[in-house]
Amino acid sequence: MTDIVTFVNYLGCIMRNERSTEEIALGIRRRVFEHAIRNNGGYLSQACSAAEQLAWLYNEELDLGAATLPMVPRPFAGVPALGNDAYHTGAGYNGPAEPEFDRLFIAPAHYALAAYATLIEVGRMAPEGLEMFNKDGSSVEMIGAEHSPGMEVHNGTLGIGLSTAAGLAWGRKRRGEPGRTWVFMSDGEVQEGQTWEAIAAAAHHRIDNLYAIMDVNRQQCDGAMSSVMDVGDIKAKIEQFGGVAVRVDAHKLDRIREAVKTPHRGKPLIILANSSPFRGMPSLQLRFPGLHYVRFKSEEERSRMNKEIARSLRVDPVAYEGAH
Ligand SMILES: Cc1ncc(C[n+]2csc(CCOP(=O)(O)OP(=O)(O)O)c2C)c(N)n1
Ligand SMILES: [Mg+2]
Repeated sequence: MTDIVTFVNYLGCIMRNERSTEEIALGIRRRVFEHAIRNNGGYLSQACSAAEQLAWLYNEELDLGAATLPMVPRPFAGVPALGNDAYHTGAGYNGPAEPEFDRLFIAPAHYALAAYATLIEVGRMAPEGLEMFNKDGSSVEMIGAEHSPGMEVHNGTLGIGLSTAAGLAWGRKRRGEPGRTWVFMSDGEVQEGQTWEAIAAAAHHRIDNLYAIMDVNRQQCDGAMSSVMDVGDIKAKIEQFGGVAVRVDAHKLDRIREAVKTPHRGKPLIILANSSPFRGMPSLQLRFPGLHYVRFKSEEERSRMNKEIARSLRVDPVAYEGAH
């Protein structure tokens, strides 16, 4: 069994860069759309805004090594405790924690659905993994936890991801490890003070093996960022706190590819990916800025969105129970 798992994971590893990042991004949107229609709702808009960022990280930028956990995720194995030998985090889906490899933290845990779809698209998790989503006893949590595929810490408490990664990056730098530490984060996290403390600390300690890409979709759970608590010019603020920030169009991969080359000696690099939370699914625009969690208000809306979004994504409408 272990041999089969290793072999399948090896295949997963060599899939990196075999499909274009654009194709993978489309695949992420299609999977998350299908899931949201079947379940009458979900974290759908995060796939619209972040698909290119996640696809780019896994398919191009990160050097991760083959996954070390089975393609079909194991059930939840309990919390870390003395005697619980079955306990493991979900980080193995991002490859082994070896000095030469990069590490990735998915900071906003509600992006889990988009992150799982990415793992499937890049061959690190089987599609069956998504069928276990949010089921009792499953490790494939709706709000990604430390045991969920691709996750290493819980991160449901927004704003802790960058600090966690900064600490790890600092340790790795002191040990002389060549691998980088990356964070995928959301703009809602800049409303948390801890994000700013992390940047200041990283600058003070010259933690320049720390990288982040932030999905700046201008929304959070209660609506538009500007109406909940305006955060002003994120780039200027990051620079004031000692980091290096580059703004890009989140849906133009070449801009992201260029941005990561920005010199940032002695400072963390944060790519601000300006995105649209209805990219690829224009019908969702009607509901902006109430797109944080999309639950269809009626069968009529669900059915209409199913047809309209399917057309935008060039797939057939999802056949779900009770569809008409
Ligand atoms: C420390 C903390 N405070 C508040 C929350 C509640 N919360 C859950 S999601 C969210 C909005 C986050 O914004 P963002 O990630 O930008 O949302 P999106 O763009 O996906 O709508 C908030 C405040 C939380 N999870 N953690
Ligand atoms: Mg946001």
